[in-house]
Amino acid sequence: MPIARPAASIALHGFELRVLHVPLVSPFTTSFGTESVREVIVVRALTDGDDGWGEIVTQAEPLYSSEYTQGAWDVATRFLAPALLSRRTVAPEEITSLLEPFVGHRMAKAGLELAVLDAALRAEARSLGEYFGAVVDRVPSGVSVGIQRDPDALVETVRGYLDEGYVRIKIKIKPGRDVADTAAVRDAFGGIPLQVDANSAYTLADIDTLAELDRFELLLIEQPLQEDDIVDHATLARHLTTPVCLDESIVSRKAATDALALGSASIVNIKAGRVGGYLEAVRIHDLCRDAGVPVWCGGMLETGIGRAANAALAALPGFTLPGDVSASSRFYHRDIVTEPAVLEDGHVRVPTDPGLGVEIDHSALEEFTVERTVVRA
Ligand code: NPG
Repeated sequence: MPIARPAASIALHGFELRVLHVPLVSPFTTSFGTESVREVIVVRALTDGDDGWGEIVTQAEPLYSSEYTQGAWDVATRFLAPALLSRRTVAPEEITSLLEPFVGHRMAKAGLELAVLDAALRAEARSLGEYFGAVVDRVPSGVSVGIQRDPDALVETVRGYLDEGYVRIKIKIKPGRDVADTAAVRDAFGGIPLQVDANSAYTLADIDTLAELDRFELLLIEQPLQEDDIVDHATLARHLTTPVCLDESIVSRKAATDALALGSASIVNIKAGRVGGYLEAVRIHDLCRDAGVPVWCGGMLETGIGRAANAALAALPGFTLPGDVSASSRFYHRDIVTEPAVLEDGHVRVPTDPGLGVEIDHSALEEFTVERTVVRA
């Protein structure tokens, strides 16, 4: 279902970029490290009309992917923003091809695209959900639970999220913190919708350990092997009854096509940042829907900007599994939008106001800004 009605071009005057340090409510631990502050880049597209907002979801260090904040800042300010500003007007649908000459740097591209998309849709008084083709007005909310001190602590943390109403639990695993952690959650909570995420922490040598997880009847195992282990993932998938889902490996529609052709995954996590933008994310959704492959919306600890966009994306019909689209309070005491996403009966609302459908809390934005620049046309 491609975008039914493209957005019109807008005149861009510049881009403001800010690095923010937003404190997390509690440290978030994955197989690659622990974060207590979310470092993120907020992008503001300066236009004749309403400005547009986007977010570059890189982390401070290149541990999840090769991208990281200062690298994204450099490429966005020196190459990507100037390329877009060299045009008198830009339409959101042109951005992928305008930025294509610059290899990689997908999260940086996605942040700029979202800012332009927001501005263009605000100018037309259309919401992002309507533009994408949303078919629901709220999306089921899953929560991603970091690695805890021990399995008992994990059970208590999961209990808190279930009490809040989250409809699906994802736990992070790594070698040595996999079977016992998963068993503890299964034993405590029975048949809840449960999945695990390894963030590339295993190799094919771990196949027996990973096969032990089959008895827990998980929804899926996410990214057990390295980003470029497409063939090994296919081998692993043949040995497991747990469905293999890819995250880090799916960097584009092309990568998704190849992974499905090889049998490397039977479920796909879609993150706009990882694939270079929301429009590429919609293209991957369309591909998977046509192939009958379920998708779900991943998260990158987004602020209220990316969180609103993720809710709109997750409202497309192929998103048949609950995503990591949780309430803002899962990560933040204070968000940078005036009405942060809340959990209502296990769901998050798809915003309906123009563009992203959220407004920036400028005092919060100032409070968290540690670096700021403006790139002008
Ligand atoms: O709900 O936003 C969220 C977090 C979901 O676990 C989550 N994200 O590997 O999917 C991941 C992980 C992540 C977060 C990866 C930040 C990289 C950076």
